[in-house]
Amino acid sequence: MTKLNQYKSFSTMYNFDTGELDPKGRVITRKLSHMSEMYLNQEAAEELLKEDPLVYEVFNVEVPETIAHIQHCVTILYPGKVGDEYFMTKGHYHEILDRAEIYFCLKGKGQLILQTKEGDFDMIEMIPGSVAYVAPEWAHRTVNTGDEPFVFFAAYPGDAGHDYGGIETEGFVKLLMEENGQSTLVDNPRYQSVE
Ligand code: M6P
Ligand code: ZN
Repeated sequence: MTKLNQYKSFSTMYNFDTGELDPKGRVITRKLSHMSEMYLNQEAAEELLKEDPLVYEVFNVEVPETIAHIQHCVTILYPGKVGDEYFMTKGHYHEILDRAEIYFCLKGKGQLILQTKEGDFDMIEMIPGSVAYVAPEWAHRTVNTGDEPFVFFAAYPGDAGHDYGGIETEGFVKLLMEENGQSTLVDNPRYQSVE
């Protein structure tokens, strides 16, 4: 007699026009008010908070948070700036630090900002078709440097979790700003090593 497997396979539909998943799954909606203190120019953030724009949405396919599974989701990061700093995701380490992740850019353009707790820094350009590998132990944040929504698919081990810890208060080592129409990395004056 065949034994029934405890797991079930399934698919989700990505909508190439809207960038959304169907079904939408667990949706995370991040408006500026959820992260305004993360931007360098606090005066500009205060001003923009009157409108409280939507910065990004994440459509998470719901699978158990165990190592047997693979979490996967689509993020739509809208275009915009707070002062000269581009709209970005909060960014995180994985709660289980040595868990990797894959990002696949579907639409728009941006940068994937990476850093380690030791202070290493890296940046990977994302355009439609880019498949980026976030190695274990690297914090990751995306930044929309274009003028249309930047959409990417992500997949990572089921038990990874999100650790926003020091990133929420100090941010990343460097910030991506627009200077004379060019995206430019600048040192983040608020950053101190979390070691
Ligand atoms: C990607 C993945 C998700 C993450 C999302 C938003 O889709 O890495 O796990 O939640 O980006 O990023 P953050 O959680 O840093 O706001
Ligand atoms: Zn992650």
